[in-house]
Amino acid sequence: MQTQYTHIVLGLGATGLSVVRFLATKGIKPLVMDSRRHPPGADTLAQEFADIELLAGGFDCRYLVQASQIIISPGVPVDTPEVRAALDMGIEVIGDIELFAREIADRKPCVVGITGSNGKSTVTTLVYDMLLTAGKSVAIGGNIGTPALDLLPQNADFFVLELSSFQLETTASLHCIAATCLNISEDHMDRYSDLNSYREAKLRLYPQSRFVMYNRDDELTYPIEPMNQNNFGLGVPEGDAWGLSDGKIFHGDSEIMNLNEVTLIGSHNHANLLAAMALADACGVGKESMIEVAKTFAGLSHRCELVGVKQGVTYINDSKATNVGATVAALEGLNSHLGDLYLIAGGDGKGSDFRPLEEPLSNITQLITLGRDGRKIAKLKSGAIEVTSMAEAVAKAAELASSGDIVLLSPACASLDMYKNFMARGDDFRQCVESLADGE
Ligand code: UMA
Ligand code: ADP
Repeated sequence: MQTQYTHIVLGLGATGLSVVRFLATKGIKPLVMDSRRHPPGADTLAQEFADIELLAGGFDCRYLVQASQIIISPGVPVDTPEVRAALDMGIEVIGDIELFAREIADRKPCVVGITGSNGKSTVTTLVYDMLLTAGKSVAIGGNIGTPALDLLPQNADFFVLELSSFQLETTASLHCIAATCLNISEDHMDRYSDLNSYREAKLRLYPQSRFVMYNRDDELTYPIEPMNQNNFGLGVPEGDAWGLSDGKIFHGDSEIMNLNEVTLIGSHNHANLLAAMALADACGVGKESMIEVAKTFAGLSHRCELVGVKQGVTYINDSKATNVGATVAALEGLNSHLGDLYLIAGGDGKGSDFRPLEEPLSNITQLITLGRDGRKIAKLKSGAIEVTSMAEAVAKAAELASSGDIVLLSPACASLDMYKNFMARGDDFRQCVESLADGE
């Protein structure tokens, strides 16, 4: 006779493992399923929980329809037919963030929630650093790396969580002390029918949050219903909002600091800093701690990161630009640079519309494309060169560029058609750059 399981964990990556660990603390033994034949967490599961059953290579409906709760990983679409069938039968399907939210429901709000199409990891890290500098006990996780449930044992006063649209789709009761949706531009269009349904998933973060910070330069981030809200943006702030005036950061009328003391480069990063300050302020962080972080934080790896100067040519790794909006921001951010700009782009486009790249591409000197959807991008600029590897792309750029120019890797695409992840792609770029001759 088939064993009955009350709890089923769908997906055995980082999230699935964290859910199994969490359920074990409650004395619950779930069944784990993964559609992959060799899920990445299989070895760890066997080591940590020899008695937990794993079904790999597909989702078995017979078990799903008998469960009382299915905990789904963000990489598994809720629209998967087997999951839909369970939902249609009234079985609860939730994500790891919902489990986390329920676990901390009795505490006063202690989560800072950060979503948006771009800038999440940068803002999440900035807020974390500001809270730490202010002497708070704080944990960081979610989409940025450590699954939220794995943070619980840290018993921190604050949890700073980066949240993806996939995670928010299956979350209903997360009460944040402060939350933001930084911006909305096309991403993951292979999982959403249109931009609006992607936006709706992101804005699910707002309604239960004590303070909501929206981006006044991006209407798609505005709350649909009025709530306890404030905003940040690059222009002069009105009322109590956060913004810029005369090259300085302001919170309402109060001057925070001069922009020329900020280490991060590019106007998109100035918006990120404003958002982080607004969120930290809502958690009671004083202006001194914010200023200290703003002066020292130079940005995360693979996000507009300087990886070398060879023969006077500057090489910048923006491999984390996995969607069109991020590449547009990088090109606009470097627009004021005096030399020529060479862009290496392409990869897995995730069903995106590349047309927003057309205008910023008109300002660059040469486009070099690679990867599965490289050709689609190449069509947006005459004279684009198509190559088949990163080594070829870097060699071509080095051959054409001269001293004072910039070569930027900012793919506007995911990396999974050629690499394990965006880090591996950025590392490959860096190695190709390092192997170029130094010259004089
Ligand atoms: N998959 C299957 N079958 C399964 C389960 C997963 O094919 O049964 C595939 C998915 O389609 C996906 C991959 O496996 O391509 C990983 O999915 P997962 O749900 O197992 O991922 P985890 O290892 O649990 O990692 C997830 C986040 N991954 C995704 O949302 C795809 C990680 O974000 C996050 O750091 C981690 O949880 C901890 O919270 C990564 C990511 O790429 C960085 N996120 C997307 C993004 O930022 O654009 C949303
Ligand atoms: P996320 O976690 O949302 O992917 P990251 O901070 O890792 O965000 O940055 C991802 C990419 O987006 C990088 O290429 C970075 O240069 C770009 N980026 C960062 N902040 C912004 C922003 N506010 N608007 C547009 N692009 C941004």
